[in-house]
Amino acid sequence: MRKIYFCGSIRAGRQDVELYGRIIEQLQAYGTVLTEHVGIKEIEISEETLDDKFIHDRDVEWLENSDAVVAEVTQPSLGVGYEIGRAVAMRKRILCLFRPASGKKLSAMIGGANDRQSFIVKHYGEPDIPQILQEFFS
Ligand code: 6K6
Repeated sequence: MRKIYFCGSIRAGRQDVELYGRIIEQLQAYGTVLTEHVGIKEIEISEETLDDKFIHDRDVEWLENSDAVVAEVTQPSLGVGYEIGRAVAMRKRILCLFRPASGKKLSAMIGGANDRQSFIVKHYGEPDIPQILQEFFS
């Protein structure tokens, strides 16, 4: 079974958490999502008690063990940017999803990393997700 590492903003702002949940649900058709908590609103209280070093070391280990990384990058997050950079260094396949309808501008360090092969950046609206995931995982 393929292992998928999903990235989405946590401390940088949880306004898209429900969307993350819906993306994760679709990703589960393609493999095991190691980071399901990113898309669960209610989990935050218990996660708050975890120590930062524990979170970081556990997440980097999951990232190392993953076969593919999918990041929702519309809400800019230092943690997500860090995970993407580490994933590039680990030569993982990476899909970054950005919603232009948000009115935000994507960082050039993500948009400019698009090589259409191992690092893919998609500007999308929610109805496009099934096709984008199908292409990425085929
Ligand atoms: C949860 C709620 C408040 O604080 C937390 C800490 N818990 C975390 N648990 C697991 N992964 C985390 C946590 N905080 C950050 N991450 C990782 O960084 C996730 O994999 C996200 O993709 C990313 C979010 O980074 P920030 O900078 O937006 O928090």
